[in-house]
Amino acid sequence: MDKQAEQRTITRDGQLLLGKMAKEQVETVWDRLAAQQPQCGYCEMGLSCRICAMGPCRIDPFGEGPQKGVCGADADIIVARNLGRMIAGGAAAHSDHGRDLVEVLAAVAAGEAPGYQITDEEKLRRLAAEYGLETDGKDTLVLAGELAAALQEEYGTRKGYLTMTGRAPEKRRQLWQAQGISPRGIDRETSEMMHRTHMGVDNGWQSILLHGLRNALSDGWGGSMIATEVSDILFGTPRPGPNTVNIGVLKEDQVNIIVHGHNPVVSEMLVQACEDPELVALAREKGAAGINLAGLCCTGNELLMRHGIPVAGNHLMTELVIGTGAVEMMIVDYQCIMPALGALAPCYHTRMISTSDKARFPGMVHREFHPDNAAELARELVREAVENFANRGETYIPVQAVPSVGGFSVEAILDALGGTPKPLIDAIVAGKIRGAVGIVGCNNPKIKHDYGHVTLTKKLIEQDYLVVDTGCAAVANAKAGFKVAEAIRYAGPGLREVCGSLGIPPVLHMGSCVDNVRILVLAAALANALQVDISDLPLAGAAPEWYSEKAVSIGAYFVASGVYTVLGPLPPIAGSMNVVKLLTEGLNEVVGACFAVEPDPLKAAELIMGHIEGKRRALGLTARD
Ligand code: SF4
Ligand code: MSK
Repeated sequence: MDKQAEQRTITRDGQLLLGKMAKEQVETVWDRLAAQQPQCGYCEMGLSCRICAMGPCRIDPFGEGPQKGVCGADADIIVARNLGRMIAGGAAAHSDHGRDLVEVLAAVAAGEAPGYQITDEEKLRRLAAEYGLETDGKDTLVLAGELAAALQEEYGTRKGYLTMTGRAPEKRRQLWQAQGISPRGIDRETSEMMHRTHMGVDNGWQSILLHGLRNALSDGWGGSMIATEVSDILFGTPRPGPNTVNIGVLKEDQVNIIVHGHNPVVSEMLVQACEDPELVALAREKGAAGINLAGLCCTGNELLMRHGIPVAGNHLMTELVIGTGAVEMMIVDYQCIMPALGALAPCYHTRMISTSDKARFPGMVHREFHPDNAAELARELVREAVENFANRGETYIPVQAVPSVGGFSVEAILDALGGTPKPLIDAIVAGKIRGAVGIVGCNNPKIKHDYGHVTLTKKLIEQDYLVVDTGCAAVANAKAGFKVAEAIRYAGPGLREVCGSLGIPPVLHMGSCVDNVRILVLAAALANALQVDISDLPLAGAAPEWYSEKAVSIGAYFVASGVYTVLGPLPPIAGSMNVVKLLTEGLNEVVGACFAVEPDPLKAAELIMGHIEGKRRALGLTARD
């Protein structure tokens, strides 16, 4: 086995494909990371600023060089501004994704989106009622149009509050109000962050960071929550079902089409097109046994959650999948799609297609999807992928797919519990389940691929902590075999007993990055049932391999919602001890939770278990030392 590949990833498919691509002299994300060494120390510490044209400026961390930028900003201000802008970037990405779904909902209501429909009418009516709309006897499409308009309103500011924050416990909402961090509008908070961090506006590092929490809350209880709820209305609320994961999901004898990105608006149309009997017959005519659709990253998670569509890999597998030589077409929407991907196309026969008006990539052919052309364009693309099967050369699919179960929406979890969170609460009170941990986020080539997710998850379930996961963490844990009912063998005795009796795995796949809001809703349901705040619960979050701005926003809304959150990679804040102290200690006084940073997943597990046992003790429950 290639030693370098073993250092880069714990996954067998990843190691084998890295070895193959190294022999073929095809560059990957790890090679580019190596070529970037040493990376800029100022930037790593958050101490460089290029916000205005008097700069760029940097602060000397050793105190010998400049301690102020040209405008006079010191290390605290520069670090806080940089972090604030990262949160704004992440919140904008999630929230714009949500807006795209609302636009599809509006187009469905107007009869301008052939191929799309209202799949979960019950959820449509429930959400419409939450928004104060009259639902009785109202035509479904009329109600869909009214709801779309009400959701679009959340992005502006006229109302001055976000309706779905009403799902948070009363105590939490009062705390947000008291701290001045209740989100007032989705676009408003992101826009205000960009304003505050312009030169000469907010130069209080604390007030910038507090606004960062408000900005993140506008994502978690706003933009992302809209994305998840509207996706459920349009495409169905997930229910548990079987699927398979890793590179082995590609089929030697079939036309393989990969979808990559985040927004199910495009990938859902491809699900339908791949099942079109005419196109399946065409594939057979061309010598293939059928058409195989598989996902990557979070658009993959969206399809896995709702249809059991297989997932070929997570973030760091996106280049390696093409290296199999078995992918006829990769169709991308947006977010987490490395611009390097298009350059791989000439090395293999894969056709690379971009689809979003806001996301172009070098080396990809742009075929733009809109609600009115999506169904037809999806069929065209599948036809072209089928035609490309004849161009396939040698293939390399070196592993068998791993079985997994996904689809644990909050509704599905409550159903599994008999319609109420009480059995879960009883198991926590009895100490059979010590608490619950949300493990979320990306891969980052600075951390051995999947090592952080899998090691942390394994340690926690062994010790009777229930794990729920999303995003690339969820794919890592599925590949590790933690998501079948038999995986209770990895769990401690209490967790094994509870999951065994419910017939569920000890690690529950709750969806994509935007679906982190399902974790918020579940936490709020538990807190409301116990009449406490979220910060009182024996819960924690972790992002062991995060890389993206979206992950920074997610971490910030977890903490602002009262969930202690442990990050693997250190964000660029080390240049300001004031910022570090506020984020890792001071926030406890503000929102009852804080961040920790611990790249070693075993040590992170210790931190999380210590935190949860402390919360148990405070609730008067049995606690381990
Ligand atoms: Fe330099 Fe200040 Fe401009 Fe930043 S905002 S680049 S610190 S002058
Ligand atoms: S895809 S944001 S690498 S989880 Fe959502 Fe994965 Fe992180 Fe992208």
